Amino acid sequence: MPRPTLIRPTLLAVALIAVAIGLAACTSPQTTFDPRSDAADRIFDLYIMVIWAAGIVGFLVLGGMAYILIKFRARPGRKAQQIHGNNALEIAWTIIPILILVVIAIPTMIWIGTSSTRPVADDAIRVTATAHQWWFEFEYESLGPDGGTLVTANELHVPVGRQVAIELRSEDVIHSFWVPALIGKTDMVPNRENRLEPFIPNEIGVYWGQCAEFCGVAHANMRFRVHVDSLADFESWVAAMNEPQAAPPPETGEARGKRIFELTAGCAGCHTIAGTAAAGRIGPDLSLFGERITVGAGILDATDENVRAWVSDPGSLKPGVVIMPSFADTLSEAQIADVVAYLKSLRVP
Ligand code: HEC
Ligand SMILES: [Cu+2]
Repeated sequence: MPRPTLIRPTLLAVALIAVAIGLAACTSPQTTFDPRSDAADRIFDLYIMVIWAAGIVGFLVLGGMAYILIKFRARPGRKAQQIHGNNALEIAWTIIPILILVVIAIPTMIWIGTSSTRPVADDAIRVTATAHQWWFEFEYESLGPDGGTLVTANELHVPVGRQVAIELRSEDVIHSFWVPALIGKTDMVPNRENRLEPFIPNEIGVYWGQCAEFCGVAHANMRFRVHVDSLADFESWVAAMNEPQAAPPPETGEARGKRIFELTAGCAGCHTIAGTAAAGRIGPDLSLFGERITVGAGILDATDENVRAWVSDPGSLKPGVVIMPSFADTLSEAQIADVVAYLKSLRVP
């Protein structure tokens, strides 16, 4: 019998480790390893603590196993010895894991307790996020006209350094709100209000959000963005959302697009554009759509081309969308281009 060698298993282990490192190097915009808010920092710290504990345990257990496998491997002239039980060992490997779990549980419990009772600051930005199949609606308390609500969809704006308090709701099935760099994940449940821990974003940027609870065929395409703006940018966005939209210059594509949006195609029956006659509530609010960087609830960049493709046939870009009809047959290409020009013209002045 040939002597068993360790070369093959060692090569395999090296290959597996290389694959793991290679995959870990893939960049991902939705990572909890890059926290950008106080709440995400706390989750990160806890996570790192658990990773260390698991890493040390894993190292000791796997290392011990490797040692035993090598030391006691089959060799000519040696016979395996049967051993029945070892009380000291068994007690040790029951008690040590219990102690480790207790040590991990204490900060976890404290964190869960404080995060669910953290008070909302007086100057917090208060938002209600409502999930729909398959998009997100955001209502800001008291930032709208006459101290009423201000509505937007799929792209939430918040100022850096200010506390944000978000209540979660759903219009239909269970969804979940998750912005890995900032906050979450917490379920959005019909007929129930869940509260996210109030959090303070600490760096200007655009962060990816994602529905994190399977909610139907387009679940994977139910995304959103959080824009953490400077206070000045946030304030000018809020002010522009509250201004009446200036009518586009007559006889331009934008003016034709506005007519198509409000009359010919009936988009206004489903979509609101603040400061205009469009006040539908079935689809996402499209106020200041020209400021949006995505279309289709965060799935595509809001280029003219993508917005045109969306209006011609939303269901082909996001399978499952049936409420918004395809307009490829009812509007000409020129008409769709005009509608898109109109939507794109809705900007912060
Ligand atoms: C019957 C209702 C309905 C009509 C009519 C309708 N839409 Fe929509 N629209 C929706 C719904 C619902 C969504 C969200 C779909 C999703 O992402 O799951 C949507 C999404 C959109 C979006 C993407 C919004 C975002 O935040 O990503 C745009 C742009 C849009 N519609 C433009 C239009 C235009 C332009 C028209 C008219 C030519 C129109 N819609 C007509 C219901 C409608
Ligand atoms: Cu969802």
